[in-house]
Amino acid sequence: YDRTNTLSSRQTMVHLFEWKWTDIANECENFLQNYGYGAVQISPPMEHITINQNNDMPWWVRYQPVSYKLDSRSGTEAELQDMINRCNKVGVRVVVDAVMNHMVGVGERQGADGVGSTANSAFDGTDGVETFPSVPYAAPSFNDQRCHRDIQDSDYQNSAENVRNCRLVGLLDLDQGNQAVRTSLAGYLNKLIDMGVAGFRFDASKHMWPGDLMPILNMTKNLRSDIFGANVRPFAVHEVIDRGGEAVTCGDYLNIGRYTNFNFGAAVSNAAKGYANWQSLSHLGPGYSYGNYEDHDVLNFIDNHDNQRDDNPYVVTYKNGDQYRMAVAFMLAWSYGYPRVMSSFYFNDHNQGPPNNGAGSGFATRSPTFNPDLTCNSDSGWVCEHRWPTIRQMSLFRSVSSGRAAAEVVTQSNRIAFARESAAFFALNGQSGDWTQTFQTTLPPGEYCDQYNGALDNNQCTSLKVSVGFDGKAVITIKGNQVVAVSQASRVDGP
Ligand code: LM2
Ligand code: CA
Repeated sequence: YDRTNTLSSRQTMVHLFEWKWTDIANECENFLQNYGYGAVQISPPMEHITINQNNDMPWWVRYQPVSYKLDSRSGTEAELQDMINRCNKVGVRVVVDAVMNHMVGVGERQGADGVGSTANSAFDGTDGVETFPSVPYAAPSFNDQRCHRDIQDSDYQNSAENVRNCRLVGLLDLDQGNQAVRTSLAGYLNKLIDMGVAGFRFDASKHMWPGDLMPILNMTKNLRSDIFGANVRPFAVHEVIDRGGEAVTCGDYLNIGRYTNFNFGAAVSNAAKGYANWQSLSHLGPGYSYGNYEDHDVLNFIDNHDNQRDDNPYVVTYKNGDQYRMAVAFMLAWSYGYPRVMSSFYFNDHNQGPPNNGAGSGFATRSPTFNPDLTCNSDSGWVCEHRWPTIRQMSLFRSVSSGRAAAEVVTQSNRIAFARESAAFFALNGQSGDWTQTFQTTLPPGEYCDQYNGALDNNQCTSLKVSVGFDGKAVITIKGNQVVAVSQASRVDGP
């Protein structure tokens, strides 16, 4: 389940958090396919609750399932199918955020206090009632027998049982050991597989037993052979937040797909913020600090939709500007794991919903609009980190580096440079003064455009040009707190 199922020339996943299906379809065709993006992680597509909270609808309603009907704030089933078709047609795969741990918060009930559901399915999450007829689930589908309370802070250190069987922030906890529940969940996944998705990001896997997830995954079909070829299993990445010191570990999930490696983003963010030395990241990979397993085990990212909302994020986010740019660039250059780029909307309050047209429209999500330089117009409310010039160029860099080991690693205090064998070269200078040196780039002789502050455009460099000699060497100056990145994708007179 760890194979990414992306095209080999497309290596980066982007999380288009809270985007509408119609907008994602356009994005695959107009942008993602041209910038090396291999897959898009979408927000949960199943039916969810609707609420009005302070004249807004928070983003997190997407994590309170009501049924597996494919009607959500992002659009209808027909729109979802059209998006999957159009993205696959241009070689961009769809990864679905699957919420299998729970249903709505205890006490939520259709019709009570302005609470509704996106496909108008009835449901009653009253404690002990717990009915979701559109699935159907009823009280025995849930874990109340094993644990009838919320997970407490101390459980995280002491009790894997409680972390997996009790309620996560009051959300009604499904019993994935129950055969009927397994059948419903696998049915949901299989429906999406039939529609043409490439795999799943499993929400809250930390709160489900690996011994239950494995049989559910084994109940899934092979992916569509007309899109993926014969006998291809779905991609799976399990959301397991494990930064050490807890009863549940990411190591528990190694045989059932990848896990979300929160330790990677923490390490790179620390360097970007100046709390750690960039030099130390030359060992970032299997065995580097706690929780970094093999290349094929990890999905790496700098920030995600949860930790970017922390009061004091331990990772850098779009709000950190240049530090963020540097962190994401390093992730995409470095040869470890399957990288995922976060794409956000601007927010001040952590509950704030995506850009929308207000209560009168049922808080209908607005579409992004674009500037001539291809970035998103900030007036539309969307950050679109994946369209930032540096990040989109580094996604191209990643694509041509696929399968190439890091080589010719050079480090100095707070500086790191490396090649991706014959494909690319990256140098990061975390000091304030210039760094001038002759580097072995491993690239074929020629001229290459910097992709960090510029690009190859009309066969010319918009910023720095690097000349590589017949010996693969180049003299390069990297200014203080800057990066130079070149690759086969930025070669002047390239193929
Ligand atoms: C996740 N991964 O394991 C998601 O990445 C994360 O975004 C989800 O939490 C969480 N697990 C459950 O799917 C979010 C959000 C919570 C929110 C839940 C459910 O961070 O704040 O909880 O979704 O919508 C909300 C309220 C909370 C309330 C709960 C139940 O914020 O105060 O708890 O609903 O009614 C009483
Ligand atoms: Ca659970």
